[in-house]
Amino acid sequence: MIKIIKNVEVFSPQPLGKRDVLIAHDKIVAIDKDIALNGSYVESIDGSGKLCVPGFIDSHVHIIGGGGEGGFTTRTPELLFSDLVQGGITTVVGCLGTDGVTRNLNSLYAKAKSLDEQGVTCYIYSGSYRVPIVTFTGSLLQDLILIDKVIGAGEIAISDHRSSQPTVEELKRIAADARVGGILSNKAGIVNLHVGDGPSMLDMLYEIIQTTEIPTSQFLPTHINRNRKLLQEGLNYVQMGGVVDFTTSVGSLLEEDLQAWKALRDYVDHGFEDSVTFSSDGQGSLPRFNDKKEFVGLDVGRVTSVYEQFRLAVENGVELQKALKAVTKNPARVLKLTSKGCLDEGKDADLLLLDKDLCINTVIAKGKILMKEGQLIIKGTFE
Ligand code: FWO
Ligand code: ZN
Repeated sequence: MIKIIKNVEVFSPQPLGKRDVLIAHDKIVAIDKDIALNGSYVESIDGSGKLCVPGFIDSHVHIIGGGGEGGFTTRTPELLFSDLVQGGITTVVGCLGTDGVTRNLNSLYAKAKSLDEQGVTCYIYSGSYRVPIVTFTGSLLQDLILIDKVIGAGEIAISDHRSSQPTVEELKRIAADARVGGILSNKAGIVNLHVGDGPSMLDMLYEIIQTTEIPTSQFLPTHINRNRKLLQEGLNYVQMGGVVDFTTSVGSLLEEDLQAWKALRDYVDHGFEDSVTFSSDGQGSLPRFNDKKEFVGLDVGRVTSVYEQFRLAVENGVELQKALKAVTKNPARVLKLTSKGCLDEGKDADLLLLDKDLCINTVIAKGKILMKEGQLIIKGTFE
């Protein structure tokens, strides 16, 4: 119940230097020099030669599977808990995608509960690609206010041949309900927008922001690194104060040079290190369509890609604490997960120990060790 990580280099994401980290139950109690505490009830972990960073947050995972764009045989499998641990992800948000008919919110909820019970923190979005959105209660407002795990709506598709072709009015109402539901339940009420390959890109989002009082902070547009034009357009959006999300699962759909780490480096070089988040699209399909919009194949997203792209960013010149923000502090702020995303007294004890070469050595979630010395300690029920 009481753990102390000794003599570890802490990045909260900000660099705090060599510190001891004291954990009691599921909270960080203190981060300080030379914390003297011993006794049989204290588990001491040697942090020397290692970095201690916040556990990663993945805001977009098809935890019960997704896909289907090539018919029933292309439905993708549900998430394995052990994949989250391997990728250092301690907080995850589950969503539905293209198929909101055979995938439903009740299953999404049950999977989120199972991931919680296995040791990580899992939230969900009401909705799927389509408008009108699927909800638990018939109302997004009520879902947000009455169902603790619901923190917003998503992934709602715009600018995509697979969307429901929503009107701006429909999207305004969803954003308004998400906002008021979030205010009344003290949650983000975030609207996770799936931005497709279509030429209208962020037009609908700009129109909502320009014609209502709803702020950019209500939205998290994702897949912004899916093509060069959209990546460029995203720079305009962050200049308005918005936050954009880059998909880290590369698959063969994304051109190689649009990997999330390159997009991050570009935005950081423009000074927007606080306006970018990474998410994996884990277990989602990464379908490929030809120019006649015919399905030609698909890959499956992987949650471990968040860590891989974070590491590539650092290896290619992005400062560690800036790359960390994209996978910890920024998503925590956008999703209003106030107990997550940074290492500080009173925060949830979600933290990773990385070797000097940034390999994940230890994963601790809600104070429980899930991986130690690179070995899974806690496995999922069936893995
Ligand atoms: C992206 C999830 C896409 C599902 O555009 O949106 O299809 O329902 O499982 N995936 N449709 C992948 C690109 C960003 C690479 C989804 C998928
Ligand atoms: Zn999507």
